[in-house]
Amino acid sequence: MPEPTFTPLYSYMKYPEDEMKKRADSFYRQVQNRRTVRTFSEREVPRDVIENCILAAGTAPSGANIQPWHFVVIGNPEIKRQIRTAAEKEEHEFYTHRASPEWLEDLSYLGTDEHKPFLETAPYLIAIFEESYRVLADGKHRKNYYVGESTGIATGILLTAIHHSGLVSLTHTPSPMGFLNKILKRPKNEKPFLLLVVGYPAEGTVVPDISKKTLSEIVTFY
Ligand code: IYR
Repeated sequence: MPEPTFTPLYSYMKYPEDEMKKRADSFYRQVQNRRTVRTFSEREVPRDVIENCILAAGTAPSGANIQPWHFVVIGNPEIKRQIRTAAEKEEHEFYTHRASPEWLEDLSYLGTDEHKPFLETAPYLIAIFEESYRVLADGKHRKNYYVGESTGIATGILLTAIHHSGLVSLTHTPSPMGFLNKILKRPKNEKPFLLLVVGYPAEGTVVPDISKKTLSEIVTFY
C-alpha cells in the first residue's frame, strides 16, 4: 500500500472579503453570458486555445484522482463528416420513433430536429469519453470510482473554459453514441459521455428565448 505524501497548499489565494464578493459577482456575470449555440461559423480556432481548455478540464477532481476521462478533438473534415452521418442516423430514429410525445413536447421550444450541419461547420468537435474501468498491463480490469460525476465536473470546467476564451459550444448528445468508439477508434473501457461542438457563432446567430431558475428556486439554506 503506497504511503501518502503531502506538500503545502502554496497555490491557495486568500482575498479580503470585499474583494471576494466582487470576484464571486464578476464570475457569475461572466458565466451568465454563456449560451448554447446551434449555428457555427467555419472560422478556424487556434489549436492551443483548445489545448488550454482541455488542460483546464483535466484539473477537475476525480474519484481517487484516477481522472477517468479522455478527450478526442476532431478538426479533420472527413472524420467530422462521418460523425455527422452517424449522428443524424440516430437522431432520425430519435425524432421519428424513439422519443416519447412528452419528450418531443419538452424539446419543442428549442427548435431542434434531426439535421446537425454544425457537426461539419464547426472547426472542432470534442468527443468526451468516460473511462468506465482501467485495463492493467496484465489485461485485468480495475474499478474506477464516481466516473460520471468526475467526467461531468471535467466537462463543466471545459465548457466554462471555452466560454471564458471567447468561443461558444453546444453540448450534443446523439443517443446512443456507440458510433463514436468505432469512428474514433476508442477502446471498450471508454464510453462516450458527450459530444461538444466548439467554435465561433455564425453571423446572425439566434438562441432560444429562455431563462434560468432564480436563486430561491435552486437553493435551500439552513
Ligand atoms: N439529442 C437530440 C435531442 C435533444 C435532447 C435534449 I434532452 C436536448 O436538450 C436537446 C436535444 C438533439 O440533439 O437534437
